Amino acid sequence: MDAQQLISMEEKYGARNYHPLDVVIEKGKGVWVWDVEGKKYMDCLAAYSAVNQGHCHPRLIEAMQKQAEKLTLTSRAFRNNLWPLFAKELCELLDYEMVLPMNSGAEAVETAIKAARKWGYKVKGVEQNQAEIIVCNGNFHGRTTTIVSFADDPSSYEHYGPYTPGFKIIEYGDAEALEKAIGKNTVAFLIEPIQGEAGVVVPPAGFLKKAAEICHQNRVLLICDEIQSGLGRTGKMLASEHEGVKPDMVTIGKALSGGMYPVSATLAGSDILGVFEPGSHGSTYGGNPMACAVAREAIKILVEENLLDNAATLGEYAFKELRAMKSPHVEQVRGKGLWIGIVLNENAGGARKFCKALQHQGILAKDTHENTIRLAPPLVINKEELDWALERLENVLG
Ligand code: IF1
Repeated sequence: MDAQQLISMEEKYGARNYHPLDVVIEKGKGVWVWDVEGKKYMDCLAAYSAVNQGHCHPRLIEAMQKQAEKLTLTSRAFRNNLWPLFAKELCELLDYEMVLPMNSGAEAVETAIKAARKWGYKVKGVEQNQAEIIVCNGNFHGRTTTIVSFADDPSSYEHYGPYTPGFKIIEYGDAEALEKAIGKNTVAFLIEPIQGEAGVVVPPAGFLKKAAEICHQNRVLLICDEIQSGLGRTGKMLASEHEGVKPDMVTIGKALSGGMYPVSATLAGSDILGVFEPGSHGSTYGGNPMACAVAREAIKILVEENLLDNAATLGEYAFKELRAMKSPHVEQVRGKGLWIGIVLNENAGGARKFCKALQHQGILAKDTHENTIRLAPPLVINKEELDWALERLENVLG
């Protein structure tokens, strides 16, 4: 079937909860994808940073194939031989005492919310059902009804009420606002170290460190959602490392499996994740052998292929080149590592128009919030491939 036939079929039978570019991809390898007509594109979204290791990484394919022939799912009613190993490796990698395995990013965030609330009641002594969690404007933490209850983008929350109470929104980057918002019932501050959906928004230098101090002084848990910013995207294993901050609790996902399988996790000290008793939280697929096999290999690839350094080095180069373009359409180039937000001027005509033009140049990128083009290629990109992309970006932006 050709692209148009497939698009019509999708429009007919598929719920229209997305408005994708009209490119129908059927093959991927490294930073490249091919559509059904054989056209080649560079994937500069990497499935929102889930494919940091590159499409169809051979080591991930092998890990998945081998495990698929052995054991894929037992449920946690029984134990399996891979979860203990993965748990240990993940805790050592990120320097936490405990980890709770889930599948989607939203489930890891929900786990963090439940852990913070339960810690609030059982450890901090907050009055039952009064726990408050502070979040930031422009946040994106997933799409469950509780998570969208504290979103401030109407397209995320409208028509989904009644909303879960117990959340307060402050200005992203405003440490003073955080201090003022904390009350006796505050159990946590949930934040993206760099905001993804908001358009790769980096907070003022020192903000996260100041926020961590304020949280510590007020016995409020700092929860960093690193589901998109983590696992090498910004040139560090976790984006919070750029600020020398070690969150009390962290959520990871997406590239945790290199795009092969939904794997997410919530990590914290045993004083926090220790609040969960048997039967108080869980998931059919959480911590399953297939997830563990793939995620263990995905992490090894990040480390052994030096993808963090690659993201830092080539990211710096990309920022320098993009800023040197002096494009009449570009107001600002922001981000960290290989995570770039190109903010267009109001009169540039909107980011989607530029993403369509990039598509015709062979680059797949995603717009966000009208005027921002997001660039997040797989971290396996090399300099030649990056130069290839920069040349085409100059054609469109120049
Ligand atoms: C969509 C956005 C990005 C996330 C952070 C948790 C989650 C995400 C920081 C939830 C997921 C995805 C979801 C996807 C598009 C994409 C997205 F545009 F929605 F906001 F990346 F910016 N925390 N982000 O970025 O993880 O449950 O999806 O596994 O829903 O459209 P998930």
